[in-house]
Formats: sequence, structure tokens, C-alpha cells
Amino acid sequence: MTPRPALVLHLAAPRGFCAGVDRAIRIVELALEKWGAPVFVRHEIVHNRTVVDALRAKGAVFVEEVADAPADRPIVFSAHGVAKSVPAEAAERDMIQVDATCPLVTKVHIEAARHHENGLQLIMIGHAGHPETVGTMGQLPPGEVLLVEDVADVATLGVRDPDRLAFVTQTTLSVDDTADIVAALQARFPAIRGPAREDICYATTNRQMAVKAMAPSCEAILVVGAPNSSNSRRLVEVAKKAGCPYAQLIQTAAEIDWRAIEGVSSIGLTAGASAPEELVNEVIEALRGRYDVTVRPVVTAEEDVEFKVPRILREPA
Ligand code: 0K2
Ligand code: SF4
Repeated sequence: MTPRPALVLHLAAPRGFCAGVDRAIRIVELALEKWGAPVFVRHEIVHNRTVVDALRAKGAVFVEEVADAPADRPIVFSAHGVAKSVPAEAAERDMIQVDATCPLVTKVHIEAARHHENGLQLIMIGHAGHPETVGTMGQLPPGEVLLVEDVADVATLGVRDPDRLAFVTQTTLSVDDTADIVAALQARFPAIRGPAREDICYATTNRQMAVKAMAPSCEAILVVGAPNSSNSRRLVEVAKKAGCPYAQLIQTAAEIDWRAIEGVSSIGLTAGASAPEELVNEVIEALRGRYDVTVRPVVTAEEDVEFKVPRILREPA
């Protein structure tokens, strides 16, 4: 038998579930325990098919709009957050509602509302159509928030008063790209208000940092995550920008493009904030099936963040 080729597997830490995802999944599970099935969930609770399928098997039903759920069943809002009109619609229909919006997204919603109350026009740095961007922009009346997706957008922004502006950001953006956009905003509008840097969360920042640290030593990097997961897609971009010649987003081990990584002797592995660790383990097993694998953890931060579930789920039925 020919010996299997040696492979150094750089394993990023932190990777995978963040505190907001962990809490959102727990919320759906507790809602099912409290009210029984079905519990309706507006949008994928987090952007991961394995997570969604597991909750569906327990009795969660995923819908895109409040109107798609019956009024006599509880509805959970996803981790990405929702526009103000969404809880208003659920209240109008007298539904039990549970908010699984990550507290770090809610913090941005509060900032946005505060700037608006202070009479500042708001600029949101984010991706058009992404549920978090839709939710944050939807904290203010329609048409009030200007969206900026990249540096080029800054030059063409038409603002009401250049001295009365503030910005907020999506929590799952590229740290480096966002710094460039913020710098462009500050250069054009020196009086603009905003957070010290941006609103990117600790989990997004830490996962990008670990990928950056391992990228120069990896011939390829695999990112476990879904195509609609903003934070996971950013990890692929960060890997390439940090000097790794090949990076691939995979939902499961079955999606590994073996031909693309043929002949490599070092691979990096990480997972987006919505990807369960079991999927990472399956990738490691798949690699072990073809290579003689040595695992090298790349630890760039320790995380101990935890969020409480909403009070309604801490009270007896
Ligand atoms: O990265 P995304 O915002 O697309 O969302 P997920 O992949 O579901 O990750 C959880 C983050 C949710 C909110 O920040
Ligand atoms: Fe919250 Fe950040 Fe996780 Fe989003 S990625 S759920 S903001 S901790």
C-alpha cells in the first residue's frame, strides 16, 4: 500500500459558533419546549442548512414573512434582526413573539435610532438585501438611511447636510474593507459621527484574525459555511487577501474540490459563525481519509462571551 501524503492541517481558533448564534438556536429549542410544535421562525434562524434542518426536525417551521405564519402560534425572529415593521405586524396580529436578534445587532439598532433622534442623517455600511442590513435600516422610517456598500459609493452619496451625519455598519463585514470605507467617509465628511471604528462584532473580528494569521502558511484554506452567510464569505476573501493562493467555501465535506487541492501539503480550516463544529469534524475526517494529517491549532484569541435568552423563555409556560 502506498503511504498517504503528509498534510499539515492548520485549524483556526476561534472558529464556528459565536455567542449570538448559540443563543438564537437555544431560543428556538426553548420555544419548542415551552409551546410545543410548531414554532414558526421568520427567516433561517442562522444561515446554515444543517442547523435549520435539525430545528425543522424538532418542529420549527421556517417562513420568510410574519404573514406566512398562523397568528395563533409563536414566532421567532432570526439572529440577523428585523425592521421595526416586523414586530409591529406580529403585535397587530396578537402573536407571541420571541426575538432571537443577536444583542450585538440590537446594539447597532439602538445606535441607529439614537443618531436619528439627535437629528443626524444615517449612513449604513452593509450589503444591500442582506437581512441584517434590511433590519438595521428598517429601524428608521423608509428612505431615511443611505446605504454604502463600498468605497466607490462614498463619492456619489447625496447627503442632506454634510455636518449632520452618522454611520453604523453590519456586524459581519470585512474588518479591512470597512476601515477603508470609514476612512473614505471621514475624508469626505470630517464631522461624521459613529462608533470608534465600526460595529463589526468580536466574533467576526476574531475569525478573520485567525484566518489572517494562518493564511501565509497555507496552500489552501477551507471555510465551512453557507453561500448566504456574510461572515463566512468574508473569511474566504480574507484568506485570499492575506496571501493564501486558494480558498473555498464549503457547506459540508462533500463539497471539497479535491482536484483543486491536489498535491498540497498544508491546508487551513475554519468555520463561519453559523457553522456547527460537527461539520468541521466531518471535513477533518474526510482529509484523514486521503492524507496523513497533523493538526496544528492556530489560536489567536480566546472567547468567553455568552448571552442570556429573552425573559419570556426563562419564565414558566
Ligand atoms: O453572517 P451572516 O450575517 O450572513 O449570518 P449567519 O451566517 O447566520 O451568522 C450569524 C450572524 C448573525 C448576525 O450577525
Ligand atoms: Fe452576534 Fe456577531 Fe454572532 Fe452576528 S456574528 S450573531 S453579531 S456575535
